[in-house]
Amino acid sequence: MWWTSYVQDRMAANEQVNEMSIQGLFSELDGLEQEAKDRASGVDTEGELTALTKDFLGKKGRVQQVLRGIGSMEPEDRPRVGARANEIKAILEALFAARLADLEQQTEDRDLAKRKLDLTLPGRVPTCGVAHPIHAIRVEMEGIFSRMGFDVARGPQAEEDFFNFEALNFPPDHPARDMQDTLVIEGGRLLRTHTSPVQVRTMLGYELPIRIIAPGAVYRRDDDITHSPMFYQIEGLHIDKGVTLAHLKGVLTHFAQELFGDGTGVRLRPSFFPFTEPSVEVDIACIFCHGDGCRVCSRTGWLEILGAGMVDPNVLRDCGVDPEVWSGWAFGVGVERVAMLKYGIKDIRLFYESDQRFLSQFQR
Ligand code: FA5
Repeated sequence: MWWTSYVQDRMAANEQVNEMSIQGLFSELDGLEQEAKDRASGVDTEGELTALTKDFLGKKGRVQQVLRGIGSMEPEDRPRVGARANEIKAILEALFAARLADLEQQTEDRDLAKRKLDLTLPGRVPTCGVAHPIHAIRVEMEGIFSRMGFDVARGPQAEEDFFNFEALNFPPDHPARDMQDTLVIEGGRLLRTHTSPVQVRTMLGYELPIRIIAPGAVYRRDDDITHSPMFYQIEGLHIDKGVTLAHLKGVLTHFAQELFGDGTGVRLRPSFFPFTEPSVEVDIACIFCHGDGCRVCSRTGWLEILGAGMVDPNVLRDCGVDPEVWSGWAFGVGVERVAMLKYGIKDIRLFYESDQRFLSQFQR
């Protein structure tokens, strides 16, 4: 029939039109590829390349604009055009990435060319950290006591008035508190002025007998060549049945001789602390003049290293320890003071100025 051939002719004509517009899109995409290649080879900076990439591959870029035409095509033609468009996208992405790598390489080459490399210069030796002298000597002191069977106990640096003063027999407003003029912080705590509060915490918290040392930082309103506002102490506490001052002297003599050498003499002098009775200051024979008298020991032949004494029966009782059954001693030694003697350092502030010329001398 006549209309059958008419329809067939119309369909053929339509297909021809479709095919022509598809070919048109393809050649447009080919044109884009060529243009992108030409322009990419002409850019000189990474900034220009970024702009070019956006121009071609951005959301509103040229490739995307071409793809908008796909919507009006016959559904069976779309996959062919879509595949070609993706192909072009991948080609352009690879092209821009390669150009970026080129530009980066050029920048690096330019930088290197500017640098003058002198292969005869000596290499840089990496500097290696060393243990801080106060840390090193603290570890050494802890080692001596732990070999004598002392455990290590710890307490907070922000301490309660009760543990720092009251439980140690310093009543409120007692003048003995003034010697340690305390830094009080918000919340009713204070920066502990000595490590002695750990005595109280240990007696309240642990079973008897007790043999501990308690190392740590303490704070006072002090500042001169032999006194630092922050310094380290090591507290010692020994509570058992039949413990006497003779045991204290034996332990401290062993400690002094391990640290300062065989034969170092130790003497106890009467003193006062509110929480020990009797109280003593402990001196070692001057390690510079060996007792003959020199400027360091003010011609006395002795150097003071720590305070100590028998734990006051009141303190024992307040901590739930029966003084009729148990006795004990305690001591508190200044770590910086020991380090100053051992290394012959005259100014305590050198430890805390972070001067590498000073600190690097302690390399082991
Ligand atoms: C006390 O602190 C007592 N708690 C020690 C004690 C413990 C006595 C147990 C009895 C029983 P003293 O204030 O003397 O005592 O300090 C002890 C040591 O800390 C001193 O011998 C000294 O070596 C060191 N020392 C004190 N103040 C400073 C400071 N500002 N800077 C550096 N070291 C210090």
